Amino acid sequence: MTAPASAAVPMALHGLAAGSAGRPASADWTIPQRWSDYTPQEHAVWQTLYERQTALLPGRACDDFVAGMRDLPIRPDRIPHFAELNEVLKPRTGWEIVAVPGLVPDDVFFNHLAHRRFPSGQFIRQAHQLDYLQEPDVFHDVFGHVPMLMNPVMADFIQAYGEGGLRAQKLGTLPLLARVYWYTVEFGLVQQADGLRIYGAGIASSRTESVFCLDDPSPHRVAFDLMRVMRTHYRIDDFQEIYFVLDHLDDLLELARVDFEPLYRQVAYLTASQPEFLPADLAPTDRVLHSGTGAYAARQRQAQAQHGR
Ligand code: HBI
Ligand code: FE
Repeated sequence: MTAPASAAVPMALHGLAAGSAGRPASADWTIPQRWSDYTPQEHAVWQTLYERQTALLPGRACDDFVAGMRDLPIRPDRIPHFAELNEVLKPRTGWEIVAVPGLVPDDVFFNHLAHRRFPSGQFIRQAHQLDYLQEPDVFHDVFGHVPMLMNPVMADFIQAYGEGGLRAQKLGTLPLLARVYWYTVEFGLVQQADGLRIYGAGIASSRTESVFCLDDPSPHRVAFDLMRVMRTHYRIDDFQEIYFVLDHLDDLLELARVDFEPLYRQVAYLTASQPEFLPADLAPTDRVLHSGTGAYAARQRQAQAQHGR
């Protein structure tokens, strides 16, 4: 989610990434959270992550994120107990958190979302992975996603994404839908009366990207446009080179009701004659809020060339 760290210490893998060892006995991939098994070191990692994000997010996270965080029993000093979160979350929006080992297969993931169950990684990253890990852990999933699940609009949108994901799998169009999720739920920005704000969980749970996405001149910031987003590649290995900005969080309400089938056909039609957009591209139709310099991505490319990669 942020700049790659060196891999001097071997990574522990979880869920899908761990192969057959990561697959639990249950068909839906859920496991008990086993909260009392977390070690003091694991709670300490949570505290470090919690404290530095909490210091950064005022004036950066959107009001709905801040309100969700305020109302949830999420404490600085310990990994949250899912049962306690659910006591607040479930009456609010009908969502509940379930524990999973890590990444789960797409169909399993969508099935949970379609039933308003949010799968959260049970594990927490190790102390040497504070800034970067590829798998969703309990900090990303709970700190990043759960505050926004307290918001009724986001609650409906993510359920609709789960239902849409199951349909898109059958249609073979999942990569197009996944871009919508990526550029909203994970890396979305929203225009607030007092300025640009974060609502995406991938940003809100990242110390470095929560600053970069708002303050750095490098990335583009462009008004959200559904067709445009579906035609845009994204990066999973570094900061985004483009962020899409909602005028209002309530725009997700409309997005939750969209019939994607005709849009998939439209995207396929366009892609037959025009290439899709790379993250660094601006489109002629874009409502550009900030035209990025691209300086960060250029520096990264240069550094990688020097390291012979
Ligand atoms: N599993 N636990 C978990 N969390 C995710 O965010 C996730 C997943 N499996 C599949 C997946 N995301 C994505 O590939 C889909 O959103 C497309
Ligand atoms: Fe996520």
